Amino acid sequence: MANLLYDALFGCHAGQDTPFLHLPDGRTLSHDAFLRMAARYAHAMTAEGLAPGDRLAAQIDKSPQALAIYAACAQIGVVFLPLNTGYTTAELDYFIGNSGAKLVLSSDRVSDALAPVAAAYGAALRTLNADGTGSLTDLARDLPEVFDTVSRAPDDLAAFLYTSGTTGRSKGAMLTQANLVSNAQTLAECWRFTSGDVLLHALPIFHTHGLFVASNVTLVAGGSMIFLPGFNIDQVIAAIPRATTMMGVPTFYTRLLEDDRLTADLTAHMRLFVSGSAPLLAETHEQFETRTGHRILERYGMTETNMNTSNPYDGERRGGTVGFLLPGVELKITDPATGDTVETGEIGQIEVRGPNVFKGYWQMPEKTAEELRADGFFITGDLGRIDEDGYVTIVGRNKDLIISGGYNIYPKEIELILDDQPGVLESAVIGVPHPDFGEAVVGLLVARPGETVSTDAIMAALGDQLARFKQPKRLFVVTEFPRNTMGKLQKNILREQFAGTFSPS
Ligand code: MCA
Ligand code: AMP
Repeated sequence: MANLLYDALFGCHAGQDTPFLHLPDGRTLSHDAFLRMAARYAHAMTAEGLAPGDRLAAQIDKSPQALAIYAACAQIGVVFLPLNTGYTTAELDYFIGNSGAKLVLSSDRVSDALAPVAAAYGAALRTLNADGTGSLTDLARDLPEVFDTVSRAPDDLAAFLYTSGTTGRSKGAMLTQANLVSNAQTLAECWRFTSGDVLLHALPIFHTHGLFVASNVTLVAGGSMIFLPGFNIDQVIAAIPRATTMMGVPTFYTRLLEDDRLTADLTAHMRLFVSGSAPLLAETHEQFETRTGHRILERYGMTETNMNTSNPYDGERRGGTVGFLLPGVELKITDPATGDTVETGEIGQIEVRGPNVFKGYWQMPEKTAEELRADGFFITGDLGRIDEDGYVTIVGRNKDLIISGGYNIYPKEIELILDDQPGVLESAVIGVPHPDFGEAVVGLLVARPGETVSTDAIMAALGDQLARFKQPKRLFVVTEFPRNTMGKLQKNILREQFAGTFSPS
């Protein structure tokens, strides 16, 4: 009887009274206490009728209990589907319906709004709040603290993570147990994680970075985490002297650099800072080293692949690059038109293959076939090159994607909604430089002839339909869009025109 994910991340710590989660209120939860809590949830979820292979959709705030739901899913063989807490009911409707989730978990705050959605798809609805209370916790409270782990094959699904697409329709990336475990073990080894490590965890746990990189790496190594609800600069600064490592999106590092309390003394106890999810400016890399003496280690990954490349632990961490291929990962740079590998140093699309690469998109065989080649190479949509020393540099994207504060936003999804607004003839959504989020969303609108467009009314209308982080920070009405001779909208020209929108004047 084996269950790779549960055994490698959780089961291996059974009975260990070692620290696992350091909480903001000063309490520390041991590995063993965490596992006993997870077992109670595993019983509660089984009592709710969940069986191996079923999906559990969870839009829950970050807490030890939320992480225990992930462990419980692994233990009972249920596919975990974590959802951004910013998603609106309209967005959740799609994820719940598409995934066929049997159980939906939300906070009490939104459960009334979500109840009709869950009911429409025949899913049960239970709650779990940021403080660990809720109807699922009530159900779990008196249940046994030991659960017989369900046997699973390494190729069985562990999680679905929805990633938006260039068509505006989100796709459920199916990740197997082996995908997650192989990557976590590789990263723990490359980044030298041990049971003595204390990771400063300020990322959300509904995306790859905070869950499958930060948490999984700590779990396979048997270390502990200072588990903060989010990125609050005062909490982070206060926690740094107790930590040995931190993982973050570039916004974490630019926000730290803006704070005078970030010094070499403050970070003297740290051994590693990792950045990913969005490009880290070479300038941020240099400023961070000047201020603290630490060279940030940048790595590159995707929801569909987990991590693919990393700068070295020893050796030169080259700013502006995402480092070398991780052991076991193959990467080639190809010509987007022909699929042929280009010469070393030339720019092309990045394709990857390895034990980390997902199984495909849930119930979307055509989409899967478009992006995942029959030989196992996944076409990432990123453009890059490899230099003679083996460093990979990402130079751009072959997909229309905005990355804002580490969150991916696909313009098409927003354009479809903007196009439907009163008076709008057509819309274009672009990403422009932003001092805090790296890129920010700007929406451009062309009015129907003779009609006027109210940007205020449109902003208000977006509130119900789009998570806050996806909503344009600014909307502008323009007379027409630049087009090439084929009539294709030229977003590059719009990006240039609006590049200064958020520059400090
Ligand atoms: C918050 N807002 C945002 C964002 N976050 N707007 C655009 N982009 C964002 N990322 C909105 C808020 O709703 C608010 O709107 C206003 O911006 C200011 O919010 P603020 O309080 O400053 O934000 P925050 O709560 O401090 O959050 C910023 C953050 C957060 C800490 C950078 O976005 C974050 O934790 N990002 C990490 C995302 C992540 O984990 N990505 C990994 C994906 P208003 O005031 O108007 O209401 S995994 C991935 O990409 C791959 C696999 C990989 O390689 O890792
Ligand atoms: P996601 O769809 O959330 O998994 O985001 C994956 C995308 O984030 C990749 O395809 C890249 O475009 C981008 N990304 C992740 N890490 C980096 C990085 N270190 N530098 C530049 N882009 C990155």
